[in-house]
Amino acid sequence: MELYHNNMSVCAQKVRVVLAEKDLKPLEHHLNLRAGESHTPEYLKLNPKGVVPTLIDNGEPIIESTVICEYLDDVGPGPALRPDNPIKRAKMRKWTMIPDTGLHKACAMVTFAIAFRHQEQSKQLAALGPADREARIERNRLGLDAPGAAEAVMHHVQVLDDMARQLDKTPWLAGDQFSLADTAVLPYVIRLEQLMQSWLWEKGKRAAVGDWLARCKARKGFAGIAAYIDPKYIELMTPTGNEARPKVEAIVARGT
Ligand SMILES: N[C@@H](CCC(=O)N[C@@H](CS)C(=O)NCC(=O)O)C(=O)O
Repeated sequence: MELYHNNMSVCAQKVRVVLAEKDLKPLEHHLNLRAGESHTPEYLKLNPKGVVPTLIDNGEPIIESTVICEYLDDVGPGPALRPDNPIKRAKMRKWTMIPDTGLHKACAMVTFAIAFRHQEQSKQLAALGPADREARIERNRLGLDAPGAAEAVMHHVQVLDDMARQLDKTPWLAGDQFSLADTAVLPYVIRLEQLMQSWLWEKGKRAAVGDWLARCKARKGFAGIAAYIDPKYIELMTPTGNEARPKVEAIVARGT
């Protein structure tokens, strides 16, 4: 197996957590996204969307992190990361689709609006269509005041609220078993933590999310995130995240 990925990419983290849970060690190709390495003609042949991750197994490229995770659970050794009962599996998929139906986009908005707005490189912007490029330029100029930024913060809050409601009842998101439901959203909660927004679950009604996060961190799969942390990103996310906190608090208090 080969994995094209990036150390801090949330979608790549999701796949690496599953790989680590299953003790799978593919040959790794690290792509520098800011240098446009996911948009080279060679890489676009593997992943026409120009994004990471891509898994290659038996010469077959597999794209989309949610699909890759299910594939790894199909072919990989170790305990199943999907419940065997169809109802529980359906419940699991309710969570695995969350990043693909809005959370991932919201995460990109919040991450760049807080921390990376001055870092996005022209090669990444050049790969976009005109409307998307304009939106990114506005996001980089205005940060959390950019159109859509408050909605992106609230998208995270709604996911955290849904998680807390579930985790008040069961230890894991799909029930009593750790599953792809947990691996799907874990990188997004970690990103909020790296952006210094863990206050969102450290007090009051979302405390169950903090307990779940501690359980996730204690699992071997967490190495798929922890072993790849780039200290330079943390150095940037910590002060910009602290600085952004009052604005995030105001957005959450307003509810939009
Ligand atoms: N739906 C895709 C999203 C992949 C994605 O957006 N990856 C980001 C990093 S998290 C990326 O490669 N961005 C590179 C770019 O846009 O230039 C998946 O889940 O695999």
